[in-house]
This record gives sequence, C-alpha cells and structure tokens, in this order.
Amino acid sequence: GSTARIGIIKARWHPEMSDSLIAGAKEALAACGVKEENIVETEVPGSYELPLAARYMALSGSVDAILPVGILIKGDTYHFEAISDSVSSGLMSVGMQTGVPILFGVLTCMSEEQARVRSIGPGNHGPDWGRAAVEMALLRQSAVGGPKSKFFMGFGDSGEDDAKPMTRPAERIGF
Ligand code: RBF
Repeated sequence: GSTARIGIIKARWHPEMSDSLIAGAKEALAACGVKEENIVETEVPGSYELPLAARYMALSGSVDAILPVGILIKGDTYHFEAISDSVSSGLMSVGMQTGVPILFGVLTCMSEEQARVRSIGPGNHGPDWGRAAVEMALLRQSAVGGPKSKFFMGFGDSGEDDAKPMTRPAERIGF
C-alpha cells in the first residue's frame, strides 16, 4: 500500500463509533504500508451527505480509493430505510461513474447495540474496510495506470510529465 492514496469521509452522527471505525481502518492502512501523508480525511454532517462528498473527492483526482464511514440506526419511522437505500446506491453510483473505488463503510443497524458491537472492540469492521480500500486502490492503479495518472478521466492536476494522455490514437471501435 505504499503508493496508495486513500480518502476517508466521516459522517458526524454517532461519533464515538465512527471514530473507532476510522481508527481501526487507519491501523490497517498503516499495517499495509499506506503513508500518513497519503491519507486524506474530511467529514460531512450525516450519512446522507456521504455520496456527494465522495463524488467531489473522487473527481479531485487526489485519491485511489475512498472509504466513506457512517452509522445509520433504525428509528421509529421509515427514515432509516430511505436513507440506507439512497446512501448505498449513491455510493455505488459514485464508484461506477468516476471509476474511483468507493468502499461501503456504512453500518446499517437495527439498534445502537448492534452498531456498537460492529464498531468498538474486536468486532470493529474498520480494519476490514481499511484493507479492502488498499486492495481496491491497487486494483485501480493496475487498471488505469499508476498513482496520479491522468489517464482515467483526466480529473486533477498531477503535474507528472509521464501521465498518460486522456485521448488515444484514433481507432475505429464498432461499426
Ligand atoms: N445520519 C447518520 O449518519 N446516522 C443516523 O443514524 C441518522 N439519523 C437521522 C435521523 C433523522 C430523523 C434525521 C432527520 C437525520 C438523521 N441523520 C443520520 C442525518 C442525515 O444523514 C442527514 O445528515 C440529514 O438528514 C441532513 O441531510
């Protein structure tokens, strides 16, 4: 993971648990060799805001994979289902549209107890998410060129002379 640049976006709800998830993820990043200066962190008000923040970060060209972290806990209304569905499909959509791997670091739990077990202590999912982020960052690098390559969608300004051009020589595809 020494070449991987990882973005972490935290939703501010349930901060004790999200901080623990992020601490676990960062331990795994360090164990994989990700350099501290290659971790970009930001936060948003709640999980509903994660997809757009992930999109902005992906389009900035500054990271190879993004870990959005949020905790959604079911209440008395249909709100939980609505937010869970839109956040999960929104995050998938950002990954598919930008080509930057977006992990699913969102716990969707029926109770605070469920969320606690999955975020604090031995059941912390953060380390798994951290390792998955590194794996996907490296997959992206191998698929579209090295870190900071301009090849993929051309976002960001890497300043690298050897960045691959966005356009390929004219080739007829299809008919
Ligand atoms: N955001 C979370 O990340 N986790 C939650 O459990 C959560 N519960 C919410 C419950 C209600 C009733 C509302 C109105 C918002 C909740 N949010 C939660 C915030 C939501 O993701 C978003 O930030 C706000 O709705 C503002 O767009």
